[in-house]
This record gives sequence, C-alpha cells and structure tokens, in this order.
Amino acid sequence: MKQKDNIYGIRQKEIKKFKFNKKVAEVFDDMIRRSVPLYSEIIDKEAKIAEKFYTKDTYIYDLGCSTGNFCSAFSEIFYNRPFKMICVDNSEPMLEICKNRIKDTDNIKFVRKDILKIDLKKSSVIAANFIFQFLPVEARKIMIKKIYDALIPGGILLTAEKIIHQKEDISKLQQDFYYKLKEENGYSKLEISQKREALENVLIPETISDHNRRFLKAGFQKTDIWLKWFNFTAFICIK
Ligand code: GEK
Repeated sequence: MKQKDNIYGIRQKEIKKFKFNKKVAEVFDDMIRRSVPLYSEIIDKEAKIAEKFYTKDTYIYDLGCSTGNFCSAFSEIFYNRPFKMICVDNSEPMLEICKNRIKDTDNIKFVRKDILKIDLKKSSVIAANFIFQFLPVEARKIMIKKIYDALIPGGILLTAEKIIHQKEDISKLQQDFYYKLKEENGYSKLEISQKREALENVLIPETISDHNRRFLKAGFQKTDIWLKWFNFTAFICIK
C-alpha cells in the first residue's frame, strides 16, 4: 500500500536539507503525484513516445529512476517485446523499492550510482526526469553532452524539470499557482513552507532558455516543449 507523505506535517525545530532517504522513498509516489502537476500524464506520454523511438539492440535509460514509474510504464507498453533498460539512481532506498516492484529482470537492470559517474551505452531513448534540477549547475552541461554522445542518430532525450521564469512577475505568478496546487492536493501551508526551505539550494531550477541553450550546445538541433504547466516543463530532444 502506498504511504501518505506527511514528512513536513509537523513543525520542525530545524529544517534539514532535503535528502532522498528511506523516509522520502517510502512516501515518494504520493509525494511526487501531489507535488508535480500532471506527473502521471508526463510519465504516461513519455512511455508512449519512448515506444516509438526505442530501437532494437540499443539501450533505454531511466536516469534518476526513483521508484521506477517511467520504467514500469514503459515495460507495460513494451510487454512481450525484448528491450534493454538500465535504471539508475544513487539513493539505495529508492532503488530497493524500484527493484522490488519491477519483476522483469530479463530486460531491466538496476544500477545504484551517481549518474555523473556512469558510462552510458549506445541508446535510442534516455529519460531523465526531475533530475537535472538536483545536479550541480556546472555538471548539467557535462551530463547533457554525455547523453547526446550516447544517443544514436534519431535517438531521444526525454526530460521534465521544474523551471523558473526570468521575469520576476511571471515567476511569482507561476509560484502562486504552484503553491495553490499543492494546497489543493492536500498539503498545508506549514508543509509547503517547510518543504520549500528543505529544498533551498538542493533543487535549483533554471529557465527554459538555460535548458535550451544547453541542449543546443550539446548538439541537439531538434527540441520541443511538449508539455508545460506554469513552472513545470517537459522537453523532448531528438539527435
Ligand atoms: C520519476 N525520475 O519518478 N545520481 C543518481 N541519482 C540521483 C542523483 C545523482 N547525482 N541526484 C539525485 N538522484 C523520477 C523522479 S526524483 C525527483 C526523480 C523529485 C535521484 C534521487 O535519489 C531521486 O530518486 C531522483 O534522482 C529525483 O519520474 O523527487 O523531485
């Protein structure tokens, strides 16, 4: 049974930096569905896009796989067809839940490692959702380039991120609607503000221009925002 996220429900004396520890892993599915607008839609459509672009004898990655929602959606769609998927996460509790949930070990391998330290194999699809925002800003450039180099021509990067708008008033509007959504999803003002404090300097969002510039610099000529909700954006980049 999925556990409800109430990690920030009680006032904390000291707000510690947010970590993907056991406590978070246990409530992750509830947390992400109540914190990321259109999360299920993103995962569902990405799995369908991935089905179109995956080609035989290449790899498909889920970088920062957490509890394996993308992996699970893709394997359901690709049912009865062989594929080679690698799910990577550096949080042991997250990967444990993912491994226990995904039974298809013929097609799927799990790697507990920092994505900055892995060598990517020849791939046709790389999903990296809500993960760049947790990497040191300088490392993001290197990671995108590494992804670009691993993709075959025609291969894709699917990435969704929390973003920030460069214009303060629009940024404020986006934040307002975002916190409103969290309240609508049952989080209290206290939970919202304590979580925001825990994520400060841990989750560092960038602008759409920052993302696009980096995609282009790595070599991606064809990119699109296929979904956007205020400060959340899903990109597709085709090599
Ligand atoms: C989903 N993609 O459900 N190396 C490997 N893993 C990392 C690193 C790193 N350097 N930094 C963070 N992680 C998922 C959601 S959650 C996003 C991704 C969120 C892992 C971290 O342990 C966590 O599981 C995941 O990236 C980020 O679509 O919680 O907002």
